[in-house]
Amino acid sequence: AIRRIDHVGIAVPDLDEALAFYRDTFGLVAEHEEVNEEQGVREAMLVPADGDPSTGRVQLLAPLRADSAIGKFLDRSGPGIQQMAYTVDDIEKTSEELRAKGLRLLYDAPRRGTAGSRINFVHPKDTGGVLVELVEPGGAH
Ligand code: CMX
Repeated sequence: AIRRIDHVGIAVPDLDEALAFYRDTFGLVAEHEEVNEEQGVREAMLVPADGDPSTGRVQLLAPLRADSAIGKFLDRSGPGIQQMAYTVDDIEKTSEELRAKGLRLLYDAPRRGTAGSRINFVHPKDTGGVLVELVEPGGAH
């Protein structure tokens, strides 16, 4: 089952520039940063510097390569919201439930996401135009 909003993912051309913008404009700061080669991204998870860290977070996603998911998204749509991610407690179970409802999951089995999480995605054409990410948090969360 879906538990809460995990994060909203935003595609940006340059992670360092975006980090400075979010810090100076909104007071959102990175609680975690990593490179995910398989996904072709450099990413940062932002939380309010002085706020409630349990609220849904903002994930900045910058492409490592032009032919990555984020590289293609920037090409087609420009910078902006790329995904809506929900926290689930059992990603295999939730994926099966969504498949049974006729939705296409992008991966047969979960892959590695940020901070040791396990992730899968629902195709945006099956969700009214929103790329939905399912996130089963890892131990680091
Ligand atoms: N949100 C909404 N719609 C999207 C979309 C997005 N992020 N990305 C693509 N689409 C739409 C396209 O506009 C296109 O629509 P039309 O046919 O009406 O033009 C349609 O989906 C299919 O487009 P496509 O050319 O097949 O798109 P891509 O080759 O770019 O693949 C997708 C799209 C979702 C399969 C791909 O982006 C993907 O595999 N995403 C999952 C992985 C990912 O996003 N990784 C980065 C984040 C990593 C992380 O969160 O850790």
